[in-house]
Amino acid sequence: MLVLMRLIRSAAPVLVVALAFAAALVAGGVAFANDYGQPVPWQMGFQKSAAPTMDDITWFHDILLWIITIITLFVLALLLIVIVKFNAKANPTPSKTTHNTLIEVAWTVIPVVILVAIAVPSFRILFYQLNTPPADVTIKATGKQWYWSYSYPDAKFEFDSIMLKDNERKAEQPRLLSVDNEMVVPVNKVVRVQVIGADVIHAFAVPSFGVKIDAIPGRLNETWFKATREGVYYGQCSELCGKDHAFMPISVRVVNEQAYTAWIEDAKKKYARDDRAPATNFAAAAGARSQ
Ligand SMILES: [Cu+2]
Repeated sequence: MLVLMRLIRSAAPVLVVALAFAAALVAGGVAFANDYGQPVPWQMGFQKSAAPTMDDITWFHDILLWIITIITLFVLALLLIVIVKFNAKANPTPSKTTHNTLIEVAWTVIPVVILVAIAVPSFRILFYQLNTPPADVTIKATGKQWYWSYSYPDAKFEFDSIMLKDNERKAEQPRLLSVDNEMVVPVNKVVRVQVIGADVIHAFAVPSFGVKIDAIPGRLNETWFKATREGVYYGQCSELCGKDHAFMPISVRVVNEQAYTAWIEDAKKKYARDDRAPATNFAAAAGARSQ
């Protein structure tokens, strides 16, 4: 009993700090509750979902957290029982039991049942992510050192998307995430993203859409998302790709159908390819030379 009292007394300051920390997290969560598409100070957990895939991922993560917590607490309780009830002082003559068939079957079968129960939704979500439904819009994202290029093959244009420097940014544009030319997509439409690397391996990732796929030179990868909410959603290259890996953000603007059609018409003019233009990078120069 004395030991327990001493333990509680020594743990009190830790408890106070933990409570203050939890309060700060809750306050932070409330203050930034309306932010979508980007990380927020004091964020716990994932960025808010804006696509069905991410809804599934968030649900699966949350349910796994519950399962893990219950198992951990159960094992902790068993350990505490052993420490308290079966230490040398409390239990001087230990039992000689070595086997118990029922308990051995139980501790084999129950974990198997738990794992199978986890595997079922896990595979369902995996197949959902990997099967691209019939797409309304196709965009090809090319990872380059160190920026992304987006090509809209149906509208026949392509453009580069370069990170904005601090002196180029407007106040509301987040630092290290905003770009000069955003990828624009319509809301509630299936967007197929074909992803490739032009030089080294990059990775195309937008957390709010539950999308992350490698951009590999010589291999066309494919993923998809359906944004269910208008707004700007940010992601970053997620494969170490060189010195400016941290400075090639992905910025996706989700707009309504009319705004999207208008943007496509504008973009066709703005990004019209002029094959006579001087090459601006090595890849383009090499391409021009081989023609
Ligand atoms: Cu990269």
